Amino acid sequence: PTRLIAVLGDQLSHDGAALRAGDKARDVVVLAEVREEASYAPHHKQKLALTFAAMRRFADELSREGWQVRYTKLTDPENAGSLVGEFARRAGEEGADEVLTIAPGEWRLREAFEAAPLKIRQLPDDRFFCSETRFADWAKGRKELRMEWFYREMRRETGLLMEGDKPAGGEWNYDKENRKPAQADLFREAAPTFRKDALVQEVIEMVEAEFPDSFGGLDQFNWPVSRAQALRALAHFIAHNLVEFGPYQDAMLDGDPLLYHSLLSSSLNLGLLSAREVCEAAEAACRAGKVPIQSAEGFIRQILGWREYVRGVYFLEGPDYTSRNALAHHRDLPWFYWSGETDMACLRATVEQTRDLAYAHHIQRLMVTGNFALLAGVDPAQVQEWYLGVYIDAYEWVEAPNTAGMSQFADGGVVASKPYISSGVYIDKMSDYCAGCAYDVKAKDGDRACPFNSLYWHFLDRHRDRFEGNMRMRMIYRNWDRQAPETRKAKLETAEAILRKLDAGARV
Ligand code: FAD
Ligand code: DLZ
Ligand code: SF4
Repeated sequence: PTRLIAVLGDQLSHDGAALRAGDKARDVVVLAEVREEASYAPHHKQKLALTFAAMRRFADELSREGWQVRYTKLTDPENAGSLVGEFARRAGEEGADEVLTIAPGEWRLREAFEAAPLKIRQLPDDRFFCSETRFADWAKGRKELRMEWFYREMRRETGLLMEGDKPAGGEWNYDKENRKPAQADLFREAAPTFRKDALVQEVIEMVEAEFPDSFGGLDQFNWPVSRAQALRALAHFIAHNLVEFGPYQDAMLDGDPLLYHSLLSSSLNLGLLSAREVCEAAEAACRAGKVPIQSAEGFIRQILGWREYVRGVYFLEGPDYTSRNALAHHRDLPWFYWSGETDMACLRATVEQTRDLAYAHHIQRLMVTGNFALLAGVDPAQVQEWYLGVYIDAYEWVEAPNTAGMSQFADGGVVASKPYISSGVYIDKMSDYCAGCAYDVKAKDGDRACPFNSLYWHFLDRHRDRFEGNMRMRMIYRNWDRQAPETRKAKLETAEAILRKLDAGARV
């Protein structure tokens, strides 16, 4: 009998496990744009447009390869509205008795597929270097999980940037040579632009019509929607930006939202590019002497290390991971995360570029929006909802461990050994935001003091019981204790005043 091969919106890989297991002669491929997927998170308009455009393009490619494809558009009158509903409808039409698919990157859908009234076989997603079982084996018996150890094992296992059993260049990690603040560079190569053909144009119009109130603008939509475009983005990054990626990966510049970042996360997460080919391209450029080892290693670590590691953690920890709240934070997410209406220049710039581009790079996500939410004690579920919605690359398997774990410490230290917090000093060092800010980054208390400065101590003070025993935080508490009582009091009062303003919905 016929089987359905279901391809979800982030499974657009020609060599995905379900297509590999399929048979062009008897199986039918199903892709469906459905309301349920469009609304489980407050998706940015560009993310909706990218998903639908890439799905449509992929369906065309499969047809050309000789597959029987049944494609449901969002506005088709017979659309059942959910993935399971669409599978059931198509199974009825085709007389199919089984659905083959790649296991989704989210517990929500895995559970829905298991509970479905028809047989849905979920094949392991082998587009990653490290399978879920491999990760579980690695994690077994370890008191704590640390990315660096996992990463070294992955380097050995893949041979990427290895010379025999030694890391290329002698070091596993070159971060100490990185972390430079950036200067505006008028000669930096602009990002490649992708033509909006009729298909993309039509999807953009549909998103504007169907989701007029969703967050974000579509004017600057410029994401690869096909493998061919994604390959062009990869080639552009390797040729122009990888060279400086390492040194400037933590830098932030007002007026330069992209810097030397690759902008490849959406293509990777949709399946348009494989993690292996991206890492191999970076390695080849390094071996050819075109890029220095600290850039190639820093870049490969993000993909071979962090990306694989967070996915491993997400599936290891189980469906309750996203509801953890180790620090018992319950404040509502400030409205300016959506509106950008804040006097804090760093937050305003990050939110505005997020609105316009559906993109912010890692340090903006971690040390600006993430840092502020953590210091202010925002409910991590609301923080996760925001990150899952607003970024072009957001899927729960990668978003949740980064947000709940790395950024909000809501998992109590599974992903991060200590909270990623900083005062304004760090932002001032790594960016040029403070020069144009209404607040004074040098002031520690009072109305004009940078809010990060007082909230930082407020966070440490209110979570003292949990963190003062942490070896890596002892010096910080010693510093706090050495400050005069009046100084500490002034900082805590300043922080309290900011928190009161947040709670009252007043402008901060
Ligand atoms: P580059 O800086 O060029 O990095 C290269 C690649 O490395 C990325 O494309 C990405 O695939 C990978 N990578 C880098 N850092 C990470 C990381 N921490 N975890 C996983 N992969 C990584 N990334 C997502 O793909 N989806 C998300 O939903 C997401 N949410 C995040 C939420 C928070 C709070 C934080 C702090 C980080 C989040 N990240 C997420 C990780 C990271 O910020 C993005 O992958 C990166 O900014 C994407 O831009 P880029 O492609 O230009 O990355
Ligand atoms: C993100 C997304 C959106 C917006 N829409 C669809 C859709 O209509 N149909 C579909 O198959 N997939 C969509 N996706 C991607 C899924 O949400 C994604 O597969 C799951 O979150 C698992 O990672
Ligand atoms: Fe951000 Fe503080 Fe600098 Fe203003 S002064 S840009 S709030 S770090």
